[in-house]
Amino acid sequence: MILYDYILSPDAYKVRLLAALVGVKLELRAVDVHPGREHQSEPLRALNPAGSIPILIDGDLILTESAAMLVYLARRAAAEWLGGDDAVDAARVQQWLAFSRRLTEHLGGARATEMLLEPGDLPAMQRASTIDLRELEAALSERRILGQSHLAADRPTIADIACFPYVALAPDGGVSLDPYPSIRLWMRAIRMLPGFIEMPGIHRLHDLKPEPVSPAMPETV
Ligand SMILES: N[C@@H](CCC(=O)N[C@@H](CS)C(=O)NCC(=O)O)C(=O)O
Repeated sequence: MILYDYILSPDAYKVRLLAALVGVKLELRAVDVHPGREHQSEPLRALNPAGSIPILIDGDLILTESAAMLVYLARRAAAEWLGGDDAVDAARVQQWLAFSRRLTEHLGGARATEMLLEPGDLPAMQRASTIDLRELEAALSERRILGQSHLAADRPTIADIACFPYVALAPDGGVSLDPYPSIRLWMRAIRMLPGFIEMPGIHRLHDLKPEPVSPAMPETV
């Protein structure tokens, strides 16, 4: 499988991360997104008219949406990452995959404006990001009360992988994660997964300061 990749792209990292977690070997083709804007070039637009990366190619199959790539990798290599078979788990995974697009728009937009100096209404994107993070925090703290560490099932799924990168990189867009303890604990749980890989700005667990443990919570990671 070939992945058109950019080291600083959270959407490309989702795909690299899941591939590493499920043991799929990807052939990476580095795209000079910044400053080269190679993703807008003729050859890459022929593969993806939307002019975005990542792009995943497997034989005749061309995928241009990271959520679809996560589904494909999971179904090919480790179907348990798709969540349970029942209607609730399946719908929950889809709910969070759709939610992850809001993270791309809001947290990703804030990060691109702040870090790459792209045009955009930074305060509006930061406000929208805060609404997203509050929703995620509420969902994760509800899950923790039920004794669950992950978003959509009793194990990590592609829903966690789809949401993790932009959340972890929120500070790049000037959005603090300090107010969200359940989000921080969830991010630690993802970093503890065997095979976890990093990207610039997303470090391994041992690089992080210990998380304060709340005595009210039954278990922490
Ligand atoms: N819906 C796409 C969005 C991908 C996306 O927004 N990629 C960014 C890089 S992370 C990009 O290529 N942006 C186009 C640009 O910067 O011009 C997906 O989830 O794969």
